[in-house]
Amino acid sequence: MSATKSYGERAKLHSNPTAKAFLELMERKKTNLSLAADLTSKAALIELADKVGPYICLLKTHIDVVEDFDQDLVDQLTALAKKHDFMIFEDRKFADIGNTVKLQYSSGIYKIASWSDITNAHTVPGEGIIRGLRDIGLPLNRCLLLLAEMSSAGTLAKGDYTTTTVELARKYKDFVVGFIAMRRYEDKEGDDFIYMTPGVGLDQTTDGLGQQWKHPEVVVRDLGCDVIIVGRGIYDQGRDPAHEAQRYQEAGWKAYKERIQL
Ligand code: 5FU
Repeated sequence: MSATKSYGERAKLHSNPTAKAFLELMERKKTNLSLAADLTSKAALIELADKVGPYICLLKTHIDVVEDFDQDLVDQLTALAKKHDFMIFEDRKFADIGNTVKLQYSSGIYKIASWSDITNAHTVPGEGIIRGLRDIGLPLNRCLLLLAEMSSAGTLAKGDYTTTTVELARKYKDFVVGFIAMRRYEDKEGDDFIYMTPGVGLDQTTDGLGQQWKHPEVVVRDLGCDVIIVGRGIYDQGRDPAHEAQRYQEAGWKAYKERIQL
C-alpha cells in the first residue's frame, strides 16, 4: 500500500521520472506543502514565491490571473524553483478535445509545457484530452494530474466520474502520475499515484463561495492524501506568509509521519 510507504521508498520504486524526482524532493526537504499562489501581480507573485519557497515542495500557479505576465516572470519563477528546490504546477485544468489542448499546452502567450513540471486536466472530454497533452508533455518530461474530485461544495466530480477517471489514469500511467482528489482511492497492483488536495486550512472552514477547507491532519493522516495545497491560509492579508507556510509545512509533515507510523 503506497499510503503507508514513505515518499522516499515510493521514489525508489516509481517508474515515472518526474514523479520520482518529486517524491525525492518531498523526502529531502521534509515538506508536502504546495503553495497556491493566486496573485495578480508579477512582483507580488515573485515576492511570495521567494518568501515561501523554503517551506514548499510545489508552487501552484494560475498564470492567467497575472495581469503583467511576461517571459521574465517564468524565468524568475524557474530560478526560484532552483534556488529553493521546489517544482512548478500550473493548475490549468484543461478541459477541451485533444487537438485543442495540445495547442493550449504548448502555445499561446503562456507556453505552459515549456516551464510547468506538472499540469492537470478534467476528464469530461474523454481520453483524447490525455492523449493530446501527453503528445506534448511526455517528450519534455512533464506529467499530468487528473481532476478526479474537487474541493468545492456541490461538485459533479464524484461517483462513476471519479471511478472512470482513476481507470483512465491507470491506462496512461506513463504520463498521469496522480490526482486532484479529496481522499486516497484503493490501490490496484502496481498503482502509486500522488494525491494532491486543495481545500486545506488550519484556521477557517469555508470562504462563502463554495470552497471547503479541511485540516491537514484529516487530509493527510486520515484520508491518505500526499500533498496539501494551501492558498489564502498562507497569503491572505494580515498574514505573514513565511510564518504561515512553516505552520502548514509542520502540520502536513506531522500528519504524514503519523500516517506512515515512523
Ligand atoms: F481542483 C481544485 C479544487 O478542487 N479546489 C481548489 O481550490 C483546485 N483548487 C485550487 O486550489 C484553487 O483554484 C486555488 O488555486 C487553490 C485553493 O486556494 P485556497 O485559497 O487555499 O482556497
